[in-house]
Amino acid sequence: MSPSALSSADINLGTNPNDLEPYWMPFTANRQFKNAPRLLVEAKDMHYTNAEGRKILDGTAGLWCVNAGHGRQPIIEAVQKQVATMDYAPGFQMGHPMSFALAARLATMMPGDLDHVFFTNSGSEAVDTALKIALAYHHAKGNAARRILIGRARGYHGVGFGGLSVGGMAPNKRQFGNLLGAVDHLQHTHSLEHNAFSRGQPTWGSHLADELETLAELHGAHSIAAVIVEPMAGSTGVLIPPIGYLERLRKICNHHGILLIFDEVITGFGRLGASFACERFDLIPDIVTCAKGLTNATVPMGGVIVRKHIYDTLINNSEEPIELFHGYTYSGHPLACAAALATLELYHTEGLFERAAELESYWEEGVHSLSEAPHVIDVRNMGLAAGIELEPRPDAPTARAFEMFLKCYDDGVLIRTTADTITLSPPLIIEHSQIDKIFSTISECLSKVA
Ligand code: PXG
Repeated sequence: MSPSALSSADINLGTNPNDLEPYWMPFTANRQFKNAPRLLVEAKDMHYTNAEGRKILDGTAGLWCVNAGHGRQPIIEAVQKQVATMDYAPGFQMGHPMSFALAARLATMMPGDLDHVFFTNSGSEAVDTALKIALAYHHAKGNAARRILIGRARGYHGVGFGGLSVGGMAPNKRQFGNLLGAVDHLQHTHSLEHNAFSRGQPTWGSHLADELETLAELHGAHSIAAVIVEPMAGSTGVLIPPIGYLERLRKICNHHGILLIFDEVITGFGRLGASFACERFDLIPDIVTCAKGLTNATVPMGGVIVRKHIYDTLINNSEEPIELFHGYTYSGHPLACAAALATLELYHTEGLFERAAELESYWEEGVHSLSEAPHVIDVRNMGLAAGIELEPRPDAPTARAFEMFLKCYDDGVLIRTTADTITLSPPLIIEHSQIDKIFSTISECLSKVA
């Protein structure tokens, strides 16, 4: 370590962020950040406190994950108690009661017979696990030729090789040539021409699901294992599914025996005013991935929830004692399970999913109050999520949105940006006055950026 390395006192105070070099930051402009760092040191309810002691209103629930707000006492206590009782238990050929209890609890939150759960440590692992389960399911049924995986343009499914391959965000793939081969993509559903300034679900675009028929014809329906989509695409800028689109995908998948995977890493746990998007849309996918809000982001955890027939097929048709050769050292980690059980209880006792549903119209008014603001070319919303798309500067795409991010941060509001879209996803405990503050701050900052 260099002599200028931080002492623990410095870190606690957050006053001397000198030696930032060794840490390789994820999805971050490292050089830029280390020249002008933004360090958060505390969080409670709707606010962060930064290293300079300023309060920042959290308009993004961290990274779409702190759905019950920060520093919630029941979750803190559950994790503290668990770490003192049993820090870790092996999950292979051994168990501990809480992972079973958590799976059972999650199953009760899911529609239909989505009733078996495999635990992972992140959304990326959940996605790769879901894709592997889909392939293993067809293999177990004697249909190993079904191996093509279909994603969608502008989809984000994490950063594992599986999720990257089915994902549709070009910059995420560019540096990593060797992706899965048997993959194809549907086109995305975003259209400024047809759907700009829609409130909730846009009316145009359900026919885009029919492209799955085209791909089934092209590859042969019997060679396609699964289709994976985010019911509402989050990271790519909040793309709301057109009315009827997801229903059409479900129908085509049924027709061809293709598994439908909803990646609900963002839409799970109340973001759309229901437990999961599949509940809101009244659809039953074959497999659902989740992460983020599962533990209110206190301890990393993801999950894959599958329908009964998938679990039964894999378990009953296996010739091996171990039915699925897959798992992680930390699958069902006791601390994560304790955090998740306390989190789900908190969502329930505080009625936070219902609260999100109740806030949706107030939120929608706030989002659409920006429709006439400078640079805005689209605003879109659903549940407690919103995308505000800005006109890119011709010579510098993404720069205007990033400037907005910096300005809002200086003015005490945390937003996210992806390319030239501002994305918002506050904790579900947000108050009206805080919704007002987010939109008035964005409005003021929009009038200041060139
Ligand atoms: N699927 C979806 C739909 C996601 O949104 C992942 C998988 C991967 O999860 P992990 O836990 O491996 O990161 C995600 C993650 C953003 C942002 O600002 C979004 C995510 C992560 C970080 C930032 O939009 N989504």
